[in-house]
Formats: sequence, C-alpha cells, structure tokens
Amino acid sequence: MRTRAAVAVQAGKPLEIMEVNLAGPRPGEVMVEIKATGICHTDEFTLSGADPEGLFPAILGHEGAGVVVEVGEGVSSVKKGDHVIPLYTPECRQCPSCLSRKTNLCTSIRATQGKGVMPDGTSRFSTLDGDPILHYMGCSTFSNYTVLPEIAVAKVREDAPFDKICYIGCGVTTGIGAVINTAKVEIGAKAVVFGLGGIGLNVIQGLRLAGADMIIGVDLNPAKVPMAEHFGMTHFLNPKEVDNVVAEIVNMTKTPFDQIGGADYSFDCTGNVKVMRDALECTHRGWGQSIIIGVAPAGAEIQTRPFQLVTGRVWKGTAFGGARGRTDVPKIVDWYMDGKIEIDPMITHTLKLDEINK
Ligand code: AHE
Repeated sequence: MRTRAAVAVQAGKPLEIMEVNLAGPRPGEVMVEIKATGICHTDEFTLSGADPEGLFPAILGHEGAGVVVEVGEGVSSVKKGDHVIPLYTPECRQCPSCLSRKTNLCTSIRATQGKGVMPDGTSRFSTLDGDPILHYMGCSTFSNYTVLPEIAVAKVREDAPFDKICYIGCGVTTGIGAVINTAKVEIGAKAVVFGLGGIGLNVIQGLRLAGADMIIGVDLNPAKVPMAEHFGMTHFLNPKEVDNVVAEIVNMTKTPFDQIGGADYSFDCTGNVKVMRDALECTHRGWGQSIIIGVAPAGAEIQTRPFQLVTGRVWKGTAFGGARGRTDVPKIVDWYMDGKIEIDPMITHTLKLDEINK
C-alpha cells in the first residue's frame, strides 16, 4: 500500500513529507494506523546525526498511538481494530532478559531494531521508486501507517484519546517509571529533578504519586517553574543563582535530625554529563540514588570520585522507565483515564504531519 510519511532523508536535513510504499505485515507483525505521535528529543538527536545508531533514509518517531489495521500470520495478542501504543522497548516475555525479571530491556529484536529493519532483516517501507527506507526504534510513528512486530505493541482501552496517550509511548512512561520502577521511591522521600522539560515533569508527577515529601526542581529557565509546580515541585533551584548546586541541595535537605543532608533520590533529565555528576553528588551519603534518564551526546562519559560510591551512593540508569511495555503501558493509560496522572497540560502544540518540521 501507499502511505504518507515524514522521511528523514539524511542527517541534519528537515524531514520530507512524501508518499512511500508500505508492505503488509509478515508473520508475527502488525500494521498500525498511527492516529497521533509525539516528537521526542531522541528523534531530534538521531535526525541531527549525533546518534551513533542513526541510519538514513529512515522514518523516525517512537511516541505514538493508533489502531491495528492488519495482522500477519500467527499474531494472536492483538486483532484488527484494537487500539495500541507502539513500544520501542518491546516485551517478548521469552528472551533471557524478559525471563530474568531483572530488566525491562527485552533483547529479542534489539539487534535488528538498531539496524532499522524488522526481525527478518528487511524493511517494510520503500520509496515509490522501490528504494528501501529504514524503520526507527522499531516504531516509525512519523507515518500514517507503520508495521511493527507483535511484541512491540501494547493493547490499550478504546476510550482513551490518541492525541494524549501517544505521550505514554515514551515521555510519560519514562518519567513516571524511573520513579516507581527504577528508583522505587518511598513515601516521605526527598528528591531532586534536574531538567524541567517533559521528562522532568513526568518524574515530578511520578514523585508526587509515590508520596515524596520534597521535590526540588533544578533548571536554568525560571519560566518552567509554574508548570513544574502544577505537577508537584515543592522547591525550585536555578544553578545560575547559587555558587554550588550540590552544596545548596545538601543544605536544603538537612533536617534537625539529619545534619548530613543530601537527597534520597535524584534524576537527571538533561543528558548533560556535568549535571549527572551534580545529580549523583547531591544525594545522601550512605543511601542516595541517582537515576540517569537523559540521553547524553555520543561518546560523552560520566565522571565522579569513586569515594562517592564507596560512601554508599548508587548511580543507575533507566530506559523507558523500567516499564515492561505490554504489561505496564495499559495500566498507565488507565491511570490517565482515572485521573491519577495528568497529560493534557503537557500537550502544548498540536501539528499536522505536514507541519512536523516546525
Ligand atoms: N541510539 C542511541 C541511544 C539513544 C538512547 O539512549 N535512547 C534512550 C531513550 S529512547 C526514547 O527517548 C533509550 O531508552 N534507549 C533504549 C535503547 O534500547 O536504545 C545511542 O546513543 O546509541
């Protein structure tokens, strides 16, 4: 069939809207009509050419929602008409990673996914001249229709609005999941969120959901304060206004019973490796945990004194918020529909596919 898509023809160039060919789903695959998609910083990271896994031409996009229109042979978990959210972290429930119960990072198709192809090594997209166009993160949601492996779609309730729940395909799950799955934040905790963009806001609402007492937001842009406070930030810190961010946070988190100070948890939502160091070092001696979420530039490395870890601090990372997509994403859609979490205030712009480069 033919479909319209925003194609990343080459690194550093705007996406090109064009008609492309899309082959039907092969065994174990499904075709989805994408009803809405978000644009994530990671799409931009890849388009810029900075992503070592970036391959072109490709159809980007990994934060979508839509309807199954066709299923390939052997597909049993979804059927035509089902509402789904594509998963860039699939859940096969059979690979050593899924079976370990220690990680959400299913590895059954990650190798082919990183090459921009379906599990059989071929692409379903091509130009009208027949030249292959690569998939992206196994999703390619910047297309009116796409094909994904069955294990890379989460079936969700049909009364949820596509233009809101598409955000659960990445940002919402990544931020909230980092709190509840990766850090496992407890009631009463003191936490710090570095970077008050979409991921940071979702970390903040995850912290509020988890019952954190203190949620310190750190950002260079004070204009982000109102939205962060709306989602639950209790204190704001602008690094430009203090001499030493780490010392400031340590002092802010001291209590009459704890004159050592330091956050119980911190989250990096910036991708800046210098901020990641501050995020680690502002956590509490003995038990502080710092969770890296932000995508750092290719080749960038983190640094700290080993003593920071020797004295009990833990540095962790998280992808897709530690969520098992087919199991957890439907629940997060329910949380949104039941009013436990908010998405609507974060949807600041709605564009047509043709406006995607705006
Ligand atoms: N291809 C990049 C990896 C970029 C990266 O770290 N991606 C994050 C965020 S994706 C959604 O925004 C991630 O979770 N990746 C999981 C995965 O399996 O890649 C590079 O640097 O190589």
